[in-house]
Amino acid sequence: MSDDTRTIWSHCTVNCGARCPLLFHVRDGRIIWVEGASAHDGALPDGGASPAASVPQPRPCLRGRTVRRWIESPHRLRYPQRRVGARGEGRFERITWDEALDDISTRLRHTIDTYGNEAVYVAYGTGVHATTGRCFERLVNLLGGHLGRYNDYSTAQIAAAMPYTYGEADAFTASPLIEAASARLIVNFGNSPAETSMGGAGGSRDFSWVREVSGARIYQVDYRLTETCTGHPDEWLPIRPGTDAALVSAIAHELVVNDWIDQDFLDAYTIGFDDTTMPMHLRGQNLGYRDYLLGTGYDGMPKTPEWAAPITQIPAESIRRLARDVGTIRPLFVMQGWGPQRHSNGELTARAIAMLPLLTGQVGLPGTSTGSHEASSDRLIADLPSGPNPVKARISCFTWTDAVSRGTEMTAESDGVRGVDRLSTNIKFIWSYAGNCLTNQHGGINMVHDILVDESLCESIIVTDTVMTDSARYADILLPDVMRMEQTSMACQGESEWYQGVTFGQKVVDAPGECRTSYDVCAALARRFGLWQRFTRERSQEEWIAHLYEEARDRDHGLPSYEDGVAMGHYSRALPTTVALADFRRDPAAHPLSTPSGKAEIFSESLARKATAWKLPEGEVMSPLPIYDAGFEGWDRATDEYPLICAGYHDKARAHSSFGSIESLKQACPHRLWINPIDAQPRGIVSDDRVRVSSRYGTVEVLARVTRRIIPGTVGLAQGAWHEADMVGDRVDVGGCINTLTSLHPSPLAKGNGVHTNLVQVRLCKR
Ligand SMILES: Nc1nc2c(c(=O)[nH]1)N[C@H]1C(S)=C(S)[C@@H](COP(=O)(O)OP(=O)(O)OC[C@H]3O[C@@H](n4cnc5c(=O)[nH]c(N)nc54)[C@H](O)[C@@H]3O)O[C@H]1N2
Ligand SMILES: Nc1nc2c(c(=O)[nH]1)N[C@H]1C(S)=C(S)[C@@H](COP(=O)(O)OP(=O)(O)OC[C@H]3O[C@@H](n4cnc5c(=O)[nH]c(N)nc54)[C@H](O)[C@@H]3O)O[C@H]1N2
Ligand code: SF4
Ligand SMILES: [Mo]
Repeated sequence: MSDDTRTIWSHCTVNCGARCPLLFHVRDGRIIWVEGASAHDGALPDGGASPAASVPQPRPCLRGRTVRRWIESPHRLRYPQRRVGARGEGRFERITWDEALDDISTRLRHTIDTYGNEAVYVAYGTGVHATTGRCFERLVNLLGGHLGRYNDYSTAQIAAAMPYTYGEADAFTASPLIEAASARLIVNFGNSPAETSMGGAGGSRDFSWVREVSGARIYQVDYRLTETCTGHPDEWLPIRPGTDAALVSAIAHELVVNDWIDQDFLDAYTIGFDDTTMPMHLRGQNLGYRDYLLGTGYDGMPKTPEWAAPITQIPAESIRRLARDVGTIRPLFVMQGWGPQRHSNGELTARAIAMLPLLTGQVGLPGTSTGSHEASSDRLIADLPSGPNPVKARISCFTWTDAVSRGTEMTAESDGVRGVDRLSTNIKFIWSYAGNCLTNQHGGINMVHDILVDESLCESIIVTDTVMTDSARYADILLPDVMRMEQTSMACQGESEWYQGVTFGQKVVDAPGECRTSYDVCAALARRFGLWQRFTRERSQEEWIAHLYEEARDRDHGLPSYEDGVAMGHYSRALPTTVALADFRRDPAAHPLSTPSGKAEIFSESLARKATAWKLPEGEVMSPLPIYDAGFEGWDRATDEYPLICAGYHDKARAHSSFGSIESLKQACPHRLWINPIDAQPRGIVSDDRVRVSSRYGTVEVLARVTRRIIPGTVGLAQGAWHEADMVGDRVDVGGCINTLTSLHPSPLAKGNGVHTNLVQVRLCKR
């Protein structure tokens, strides 16, 4: 390597969860190549405390290593642009920054003056995870605030459901993956760290390590044979998507009839398994979980393996075998990914999976977890503060299209509006930063298109991105961002391996054209509103980063000085493993859960009350018990027209739509519809045929991958492919974006996206 090559640390910023540090080799102002942390152990001080994660080595995956192709992409946005022609057509003209900022501030002022601050919405967008990743909220809060949002597209159903079991404060409580190393049995529902936690900083490393050292028996319950269980295919228990709660019910039935439940634990730590722990006024009515299982409950149906087999497509003998293991092998570590809950019945599924550790008393002990998603570690550095939002109203993020088209009809009880009983205005102004959630990542793209092109509804859409995305096509003003490698940028570890880290990213190369950082853009807008001083506190972005770091260091004396950190590039420390709810287990009176009863609530009275009070459309189910229901548009609604399930998943080629245009990644991991030979054969489909997938909502064209790695009756399509359709023509999406097929119908309790639930037909395109 020649001497004039410099190495500079920055980080991968996308939302795959890992946030790997990247080491850039730069010569003559150009990136020569990109590597990760492992080659530079000197830069990685060993925290040393954990038996598992001795030296964290957050190594980038194939995507992060291709980021140069994104930075240097000919598709980079270089100048501010203004829409010409109809909204959504994707035609723009170049304008100056002054014109763009004047236009935006006029629109913002007009929106606030005419409709009030509740008409301003900051769209969901996860493309930038960094200390100064979200600046607009800070600005608009100084201007009187904006319509808030709760939920995310990742965890809506589990986040809404788990508080009813474990309490608000413990909703996400779980042990880290490495704790599973002490387990003898691991049951993993819809969770594929090898795909969703790739890279050295992702949990895939922890999971591989667990598999190597624990010697535990592992069951992977998934509709696909994922990368996480390839090589160990005996671990795979194929299941029809959306039916995990039926599997759990049947396992639970076997635990009860074989006396494998931990009755002492249930009596002391839980509510509602049977009458002895039911709230007094609800006893004697067969409302408990035991009655539900044995067929003495509300539906009179015993949840035997024979009952569950045709629902789950898992043979009764396999369910019995799994139930015996769950009932007899200790310690038992149960976890779930977020795939099972991203369905129309996801709230029920999420709570149901948590029943296995509860019934067996495998909670709060070494080698156990809570049945929730594995834990992620706390971040060391706080983000740029947004300040308080004076607007109280909040919507579930998945319902923003409703808030655009019929916001003033939305109430707490019909649409899950929070903070107010009813919205006072529709959304009139959308700010979308580092997100592709207007269309590509949202759902029901064809319906969203119709809502967005109607300028009488949402009057202003501002999009900031680095490349021309499908969402960006709907912008009125389109702003080009500086990528994180083109500016000073700090990031902490993500939902990663069990460790903590900070990357002190420095500017690697210059941004092209007139790209401008979001911090500078928002500061310039603040100046137009006379708020520059309050917005910036007279700090540059670099000064904010150093300031936020120093604040963290005041709390945490183990952190290196800022200067040392910058010299190191990346600081990380291993964490010792922990056991979720260990205190509760040891002394439930001294450490009660944050549920109304202080115990784990198998039957939730507050959920029962909500189920009665809320107005639910036909076919939506909310239940105080973690029962099985197929959900709306579930598999039991399949018709001759739409006979197959089309479930989604997150795949290796992209982080959502990010990296979706990188040619080498497309070649390495081609975007293909997984289809079982049993479904492919009668349709005359072989691998690499082009097929049409149609739902009630739209049609995509994509290549087929005929494989036994998917359960029959279900096809699988990775989310995040770039939508590519003639929206004034046939609207057939030849990019194969699954959200062309999905609906806008939110789930009952969370009002979240149930986008993994779809019914479709698949046909061969003419050869
Ligand atoms: N059908 C279906 N839909 C889904 C999902 C699913 O499983 N199925 N998953 C959902 C989930 S879990 C999530 S989190 C969402 C994610 O949805 P999004 O948050 O929209 O994620 P991305 O598609 O990665 O979009 C991130 C955007 O940020 C841009 N970006 C990257 N770096 C920068 C930068 O430095 N500056 C700026 N300004 N922009 C940048 C990228 O170009 C990209 O357009 O998708 C959801 N949508
Ligand atoms: N490579 C990559 N990694 C990512 C992302 C990405 O886009 N690409 N996105 C990141 C983000 S923001 C998030 S939120 C997470 C998402 O993480 P998850 O939500 O956990 O990911 P999914 O792939 O949607 O689902 C996990 C597994 O569940 C399976 N599955 C789907 N439905 C069901 C079901 O009903 N039952 C069962 N048993 N299994 C089911 C899928 O086949 C998949 O293997 O991933 C993160 N990591
Ligand atoms: S694992 Fe995630 S953060 Fe790490 S390089 Fe890959 S895409 Fe980037
Ligand atoms: Mo997500």
